Amino acid sequence: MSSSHHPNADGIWHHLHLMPGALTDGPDIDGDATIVVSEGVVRWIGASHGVPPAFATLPRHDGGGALLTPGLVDCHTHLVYGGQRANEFAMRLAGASYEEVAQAGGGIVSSVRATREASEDELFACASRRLEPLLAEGVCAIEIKSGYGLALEHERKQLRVARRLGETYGVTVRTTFLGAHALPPEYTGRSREYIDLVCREMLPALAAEGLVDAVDVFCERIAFSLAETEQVFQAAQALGLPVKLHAEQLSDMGGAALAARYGALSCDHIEHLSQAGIDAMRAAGTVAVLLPGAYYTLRDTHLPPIAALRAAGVPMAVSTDHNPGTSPALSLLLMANMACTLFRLTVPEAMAGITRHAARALGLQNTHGSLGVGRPANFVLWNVQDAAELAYWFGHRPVRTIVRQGRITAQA
Ligand code: DI6
Ligand code: FE
Repeated sequence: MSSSHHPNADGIWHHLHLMPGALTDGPDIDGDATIVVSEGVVRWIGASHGVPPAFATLPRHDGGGALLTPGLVDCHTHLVYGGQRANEFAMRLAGASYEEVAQAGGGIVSSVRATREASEDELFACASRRLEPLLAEGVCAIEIKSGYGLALEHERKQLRVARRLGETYGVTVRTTFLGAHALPPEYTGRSREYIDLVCREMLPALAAEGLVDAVDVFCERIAFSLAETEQVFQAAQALGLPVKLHAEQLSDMGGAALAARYGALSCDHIEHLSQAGIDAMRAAGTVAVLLPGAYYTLRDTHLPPIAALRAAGVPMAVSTDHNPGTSPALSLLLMANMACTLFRLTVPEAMAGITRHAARALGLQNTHGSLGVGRPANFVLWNVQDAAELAYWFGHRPVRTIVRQGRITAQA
């Protein structure tokens, strides 16, 4: 499965149909399109009749009229954890709410137990089985959070597994430290001491080991307060690390406005986001990450303020939020479908949500999420006639070819 086993993608990929809005900049290409790759980098992209003669010696790949999109980006996942929580699914079916399950000792804390018990190799093995279907759908960059260890050695274990997944599979992984995800059982009633530990010991140690690309907090009634969130943001800022936030998922805590003050890359969930939060995000250039899988699983009915985000021009990303409690989702295309059907995104919005804006939510906008000369070759050819089909079908994977990090990792 190591990426070096895959053939390199150098060549002239022609007879393609470019998804509108897929280029980093410049107008869309109508008609037959070509993308040229050499040494793993995009060298040229344009109308097929204009391919520069300098590339004539490269091998040619006939795209068969396939749709060409950037590689997909899943910008919010909790992919590395032990166990699973199908039992809670059953509890909720019997009428319990997510908050009630958490208060009954289930929820995040039960995944913490299973994660602490698992070895690094065991976590790698089970996370691999979840990463593979995402990659098979064209994901070329993915964010992976810690937050099920909640103690230095176990958070380290999760983040090390995330890094190892990136190296083994040849996929861009951005790690996010989410030590402030839940209060570990041994700190019950001592939230302040735990946050001190997160800020003074866990985060600095893990950052020094190169394991942290960004810092996140679960800011919610059932998790951490606004003041605790700010304390974590200050610790991140002191280390020069960007922040993001699980904000206003179950209630309006004012988390988005706080995150925006810290220049957050993204605010995620945001079902209960206020207009003041939207304005602050807009001013800070913070991405709104929509997570329809969690909304669906929790049978939430409080829609995120899509029309107001759209009107304000806040970029909207869409992600799986893969996690064992509220979004056991392993298809980013299904999330695009749900973002359209449940949240009323347009198809171009949903597609930008799983490419361009998702890359931006990770600070990867200069390398991922759109197609441009000089970028690493990450793109997907799809057996569909119209880009709308990517959000239209569900339970379908119309992949023809995936080029990830300059290698052909799937070919139908
Ligand atoms: N919000 C979520 O939806 C997940 N974490 C978070 O901060 C849920 C995590 C879980 O239930 O395990
Ligand atoms: Fe999450």
